[in-house]
Amino acid sequence: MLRRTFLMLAAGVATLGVSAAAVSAQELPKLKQKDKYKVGFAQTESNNPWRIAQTESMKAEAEKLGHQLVYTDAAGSAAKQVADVNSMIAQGVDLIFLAPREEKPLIPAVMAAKRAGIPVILLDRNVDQNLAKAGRDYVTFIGSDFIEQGKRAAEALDKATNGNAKIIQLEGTTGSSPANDRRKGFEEYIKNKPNMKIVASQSGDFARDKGRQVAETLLQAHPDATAIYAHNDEMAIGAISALEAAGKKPGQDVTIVSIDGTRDALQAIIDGKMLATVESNPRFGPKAFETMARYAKGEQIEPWVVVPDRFFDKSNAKQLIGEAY
Ligand code: GYE
Repeated sequence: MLRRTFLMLAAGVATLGVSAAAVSAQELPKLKQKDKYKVGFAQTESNNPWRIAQTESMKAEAEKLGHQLVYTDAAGSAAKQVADVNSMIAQGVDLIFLAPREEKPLIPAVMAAKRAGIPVILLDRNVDQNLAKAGRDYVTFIGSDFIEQGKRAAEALDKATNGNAKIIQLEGTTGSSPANDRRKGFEEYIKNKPNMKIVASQSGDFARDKGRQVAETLLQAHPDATAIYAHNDEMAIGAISALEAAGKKPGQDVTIVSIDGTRDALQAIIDGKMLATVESNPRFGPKAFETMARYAKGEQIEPWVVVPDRFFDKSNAKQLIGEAY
């Protein structure tokens, strides 16, 4: 019975003309050891300083090592980012660094690269773990612990307000791993805090002006809000503008915490307008290319290369603003 099934399967494979390569495409594509590579980097958008710092870091490291970088900018569209990856596949790059804008829509791009025999390393954002796995569909995810970032932001707010806060949450891009996890971490922390409540929560798409608009609307609906938790600094800066336009004093009437560590956020901390920001380090270049080299050598790569993050508040913002982006 088993033997018969096997023979039928074998015949099927032969008649379909499925090659050995396609059959072994179940496995992660390998990377040959070479001096110089042609590498893709599929960026999500370039409308904030974090993205620009990340792109600069990738370009600088590629140049330093003499690799050719095929760079694309999806301009905030997951559909364009899928097309960008497909174009890299068509150009025959050796490996693709992908910052998946959202967790689900980029799965087809990861799978297409795998089918084409091109290894993918996810940078800064992850994909849906039920649909794709590190070590099987892509090499690894290099990035921060977003759940931890959310917890640290909540903890800072807890300490500063003695556990009393009516919070407006400005969420990042809907369906992106940092938005999902920064929310999870924050909400988990405040579950045990009876007087810390989220009164409203909406996406500002990680963008400054969207953050400003959403904050304006939510502040009108909840004039008694005492805190704002933004999933990134750009939205926090937008919220500061919204507060000032509404005649409120950011940092006094409303306590603001967020994530990233941009120069503008550190300045807002120095100016007393923002309480703190949890770092999300954008300088991926060295880690990214070092991981690629380790993979080419045949090393077993851990499924998650964790990027460690610092914390900025008034105790260190002045001292560190010089190195901020
Ligand atoms: O916080 C934000 C950016 O994916 C970690 O995306 C990244 C986030 C970062 O647009 O500013």
